[in-house]
Amino acid sequence: MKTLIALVVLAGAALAQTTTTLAVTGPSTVYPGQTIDLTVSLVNGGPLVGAGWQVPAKATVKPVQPPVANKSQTCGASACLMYGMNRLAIPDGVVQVLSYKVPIDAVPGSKITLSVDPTFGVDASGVELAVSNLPLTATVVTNPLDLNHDGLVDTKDYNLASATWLASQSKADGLIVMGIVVYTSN
Ligand SMILES: [Ca+2]
Repeated sequence: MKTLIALVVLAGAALAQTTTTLAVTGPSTVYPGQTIDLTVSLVNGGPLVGAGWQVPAKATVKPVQPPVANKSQTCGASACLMYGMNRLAIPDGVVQVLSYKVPIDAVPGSKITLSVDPTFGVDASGVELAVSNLPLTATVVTNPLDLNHDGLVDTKDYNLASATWLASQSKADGLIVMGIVVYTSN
């Protein structure tokens, strides 16, 4: 009985290693309002020659995409198609880069999960191939520039930083130094 179980486990592991997958990778921590890049990669593409997938809600396809040998990509509002006028397999690797803005009301300490949703895959004979997805899970953290922790990076944070910095300067130095703090939304 133990032998049988071991064989089943091995078969399961072998299957997992060859599953054609569209994997999303990106930063492991994000903060509310942050705009991040999501990289979509094909793993174990095997004989896959064409595929379609839906991008995560609120993600946009970046204008410039990495080249994929022998294939073109076209996207609508929420879905993308990768194809070529040939029977060559899509090489494993990065196939797409998306831009995603973390909701401003994302709660620090919570996690967000982002994945593409494969809708179809075909081999050179037109036979459908199953394509799975591997999501990115990122932990929401407080933006280090959001000094008053209100979820926004704005003049209130600037004023707080300015006041803190000015208060830290010693009058005994007999020198006034003007500092400029520049904030961005990222
Ligand atoms: Ca703030």
